[in-house]
Amino acid sequence: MSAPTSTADTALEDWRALARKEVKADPDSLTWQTPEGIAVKPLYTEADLAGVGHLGSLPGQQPYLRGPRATMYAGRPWTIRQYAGFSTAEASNAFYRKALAAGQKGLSVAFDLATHRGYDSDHPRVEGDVGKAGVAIDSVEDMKILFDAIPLEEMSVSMTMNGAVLPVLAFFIVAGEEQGVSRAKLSGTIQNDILKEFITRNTYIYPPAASMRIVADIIAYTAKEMPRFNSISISGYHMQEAGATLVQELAFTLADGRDYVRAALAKGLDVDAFAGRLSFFFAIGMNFFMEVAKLRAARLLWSRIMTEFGPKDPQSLMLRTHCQTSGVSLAERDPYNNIVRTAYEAMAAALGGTQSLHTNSFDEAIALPTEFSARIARNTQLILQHETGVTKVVDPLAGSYYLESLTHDLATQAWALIEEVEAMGGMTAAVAAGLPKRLIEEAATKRQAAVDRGDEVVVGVNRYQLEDEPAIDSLDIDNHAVRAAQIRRLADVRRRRDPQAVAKALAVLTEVAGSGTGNLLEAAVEAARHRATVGEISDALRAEFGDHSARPKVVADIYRPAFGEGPEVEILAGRIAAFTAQRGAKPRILVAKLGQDGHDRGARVVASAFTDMGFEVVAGPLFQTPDEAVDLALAEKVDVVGVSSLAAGHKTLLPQLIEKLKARSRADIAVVCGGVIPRQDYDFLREAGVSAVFGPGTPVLDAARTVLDLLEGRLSNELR
Ligand code: MLC
Ligand code: 5AD
Repeated sequence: MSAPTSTADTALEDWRALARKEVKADPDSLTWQTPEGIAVKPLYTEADLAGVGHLGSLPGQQPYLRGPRATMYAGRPWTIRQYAGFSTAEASNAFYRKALAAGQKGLSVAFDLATHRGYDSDHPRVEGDVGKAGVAIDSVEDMKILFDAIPLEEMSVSMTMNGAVLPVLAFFIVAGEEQGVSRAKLSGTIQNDILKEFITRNTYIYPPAASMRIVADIIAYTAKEMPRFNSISISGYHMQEAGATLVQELAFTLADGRDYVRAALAKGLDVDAFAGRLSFFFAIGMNFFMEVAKLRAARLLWSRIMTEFGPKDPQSLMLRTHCQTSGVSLAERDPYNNIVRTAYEAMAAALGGTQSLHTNSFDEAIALPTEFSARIARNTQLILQHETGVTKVVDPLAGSYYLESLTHDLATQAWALIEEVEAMGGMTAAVAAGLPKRLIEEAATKRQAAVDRGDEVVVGVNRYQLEDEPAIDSLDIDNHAVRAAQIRRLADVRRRRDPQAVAKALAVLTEVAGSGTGNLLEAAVEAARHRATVGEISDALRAEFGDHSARPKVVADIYRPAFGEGPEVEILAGRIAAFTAQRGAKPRILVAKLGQDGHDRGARVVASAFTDMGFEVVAGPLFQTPDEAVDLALAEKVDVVGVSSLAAGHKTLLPQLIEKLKARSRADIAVVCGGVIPRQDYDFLREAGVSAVFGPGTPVLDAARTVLDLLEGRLSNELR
């Protein structure tokens, strides 16, 4: 090592000596390798700022690292915008009004999965989904009820919609019109981010090229007609939820943004006509300082990307973002811990300078929020804004050696990944090549192994567990009732409208889709005015664009190497090998996703880990009906069907699956399920014939062991 050259260096050497004495090891052994591959040292000093180029910047000025506004929360706090929606439009409207009276500032609509995927509530494919994970919206009539007595010229409304984005945005525009608010006055955001749907969230409908046209048409329409409306919410949230590292989340999100800009420019738009209304959306997980750094790095890199397009309006360089605290960081076990987790995450979002925030409810891993859990989640933000003083100073962590150094490291690593994507021809090409999906699945599987091993501590889950846990109250939606109500209203809408006008508007829509000229949103608005439904509008586009379908590949050799050697793995793998030898074939499992539930992190990780342990895994496609899953199970001759359910369809879809197996005399095929399943439902599922239920947080090895136990029981019966 070279000789110390300054007093600072000498002092640092002294610190190293002290540190060595304290820990009886080299202080470098305290360095933490984050999942991003960033080395976090135990001490940061001024010396760490040497290579950091961004230090002198100010908020409200390029490159906006310290915030898009000069005064940030000192001038106006972030928007408390809780994502919510369930059951019918009436029920959700009542929920919104109460939330607004209790201090919420902006609205954010969660739609049910039937709506997301462009099906009317009476469609046979969506029997288990109507009103479950969000509110059911079939037509303008539902949208009007959703915003009844909520003045749309004052309230900004975010709508999380990507697949059926055209009918839903069209319904919103027409609901505004009929409330007396012209579209020019509507404020809010439409998610409209299809690339990340292909990567992780999976509520796509049409193939990629057609989907990108839809995005661009919406940007073009809103740029011209809706100056207060954010045309897109470019989202990394779902990538982190799916297991992405923060570098992946950052890089892929900004790279998505770059592709959207290109798609809009290709429509002939001027960059300044739309860039100021692009918005972003990130997740905030438990890696506190890294999350603060991520938001700062995001603003830095976006201004760099946008500079390439030569905008004249500084607004075009600004990254404005919504954030949501992390769902995957929350646990079903000891659920009140989730309140604490969410509060820390919310603080990180605030210190990172978000414009708008959703804080999750503590019952997240079990069901949709109840009024009680939603109140605590909202109050978490109100307390932060009113009691902690965090809003008084702009970017208060600026100048911290650690944070500035992290901001720089994250930006550098994310930029390298952005360049890698660029070298592939941009994000649309990278998505088609499967790069982001594969990298994210690998990261997710590694993280699962770390949690299963206990290397990554989750309090109450893999350490400090409670012996007995009382079940907490959770929201249960009677989707048979919601569906019946929606079907009645649909019939009513169809009876009152002018069928010829509807047919004509839908034909125009199909034509605009086919010809490649004209604006799809404009045509959808016309159809919406005539009371065409979400399913009809989506079908009019399907007629031209077709449906997108994807059959997932399983990533192998990630879980087991990440888990490492150990008796737990060896014993289980040995048992599976013995089973295989005795029967002459590997145990075969179909990992199935039923209904419109596209959340597949769990299914993907299970498929990958089970493969590594010695199972033959058939990864079922998304969106199967119980009938289709049974067909696949029989064709693939599986021993067991494992259903992953995250969108509350389990009480409808699992009993159907089991009945269909029985009907085909294959009750010998065991059915197990896992995912977001409240304990209150375990008995119901067992009575319906489910052999084992794996609640949230079940270590994958435990699940594998149970499945094997089941099969061994069957195998020895057969041999007797
Ligand atoms: C802000 N303003 C200020 C100011 N700060 N004015 C003066 N001084 C200050 N310090 C102004 C802004 O310019 C703006 O006006 C207005 O106040 C509102 O501020 P904002 O910062 O734009 O906030 P907001 O309206 O809340 O918009 C935030 C956003 C937007 C840009 C990020 O896109 C948004 O709300 N996104 C939410 C997305 C969301 O909720 N998604 C949920 C996903 S859930 P003006 O006139 O300039 O507009 C999900 C889960 C799932 O996806 O998978 O299902
Ligand atoms: N209401 C409230 N929050 C919801 N989330 C999803 N659907 C709803 C809903 N209907 C939240 C959860 C989930 C994330 C994707 O969004 O926190 O993890």
